[in-house]
Amino acid sequence: MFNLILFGPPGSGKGTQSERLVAKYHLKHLSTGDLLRTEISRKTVLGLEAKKFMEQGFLVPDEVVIGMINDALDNNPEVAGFLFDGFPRTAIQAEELDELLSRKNTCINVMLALQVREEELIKRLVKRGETSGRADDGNEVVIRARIVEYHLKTAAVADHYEKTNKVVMVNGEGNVDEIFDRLCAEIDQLMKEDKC
Ligand code: B4P
Repeated sequence: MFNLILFGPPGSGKGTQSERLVAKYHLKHLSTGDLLRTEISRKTVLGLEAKKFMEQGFLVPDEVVIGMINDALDNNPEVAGFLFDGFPRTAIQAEELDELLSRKNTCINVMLALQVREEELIKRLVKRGETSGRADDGNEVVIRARIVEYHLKTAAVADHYEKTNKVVMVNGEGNVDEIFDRLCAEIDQLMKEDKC
């Protein structure tokens, strides 16, 4: 299996690049943001709980997203690998993910970390808010709260994978095709090495 984490602050292009990467490398795309938005649209108990956090730009509690990922791993036993988009977002989620994968005799091969300046992130998310209908994109106060959450809780996830030399920084500015090419160059190299 080849398992990768696409990492970066809100608006860094994770969702955008993930769609292209899973098509090229035949990986299973697991976006906790998308899974949570599906729960919200279905008005499930989990969705109603998550909505309260997401609307304010806060992270949803760890146990909620870890449970969703656990189910998704169990439901996809035959895939070539997973692309984790927006997960893990806390050090606890990272530890749990390592544990879940090790029980399946696999691991994270790489974390590709998109680097984008803060003002560019805000510009992208405000622009998406004009058309997406996403409650968390429409308001600059909420966008800034998401970026604060990222620095407070999510940046530590990169430290976790630094310990095992799994982090590769990728410039996330420029046009979507250029960034995709940069990501593919890293993945192609790592797939040759095939190390866990
Ligand atoms: P997500 O759905 O993961 O949303 P996001 O991090 O804000 O970024 P996203 O992936 O959507 O945007 P992208 O960078 O692709 O999370 C939403 C919320 O769910 C979180 O705030 C949290 O509350 C909750 N949540 C999710 N996972 C969780 C977890 N593990 N634990 C706890 N809570 C969790 O793109 C942004 C925009 O930029 C797009 O409009 C795109 O078109 C544009 N763009 C992309 N690349 C560009 C480029 N190169 N140039 C110009 N624009 C570009």
